[in-house]
Amino acid sequence: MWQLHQFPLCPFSRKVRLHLAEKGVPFELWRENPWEQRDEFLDQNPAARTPVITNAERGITLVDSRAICEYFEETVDKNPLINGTAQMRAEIRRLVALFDENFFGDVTGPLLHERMKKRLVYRQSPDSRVLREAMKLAHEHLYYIDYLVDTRPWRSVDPK
Ligand SMILES: N[C@@H](CCC(=O)N[C@@H](CS)C(=O)NCC(=O)O)C(=O)O
Repeated sequence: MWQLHQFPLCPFSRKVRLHLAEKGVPFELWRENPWEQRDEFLDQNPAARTPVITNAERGITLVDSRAICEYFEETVDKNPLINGTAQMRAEIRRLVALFDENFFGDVTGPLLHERMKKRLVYRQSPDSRVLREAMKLAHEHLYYIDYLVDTRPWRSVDPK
């Protein structure tokens, strides 16, 4: 059985949960607070970041959401998520990178830091300027997502 060591609010952990569900891979959830840097967690990932997925029976430990998703993409045939021509697959990877890097850096990262980590770990109040800036950038990203939804052909795929 796969065990996903993850933090519920971590967007990279969420991406892996969704990917495994789409692929039909059974897994158990293990909650990890990465900032606690537990020794057992550091043994799995010296960078102390969620998510990490392990399979004790097979002696496998995988680290990093993109590496984990691509592993299951390559080893489980059901519901290919990085599919189509090489050009289409490059575009899928670009969009994943956009969310993992730009959206996380501009929006999710600062919101998690200000609203959750500062309160739980540092016992500090959030900085309202950082929150305002993150929300402003969230709107800019949402405009771009609207543009993609309006202009890309996958919009016209009939969901039924
Ligand atoms: N590139 C990594 C990023 C993982 C990451 O940054 N995870 C955050 C939580 S969302 C983390 O564990 N940060 C360490 C900390 O908060 O101490 C991935 O895709 O898995």
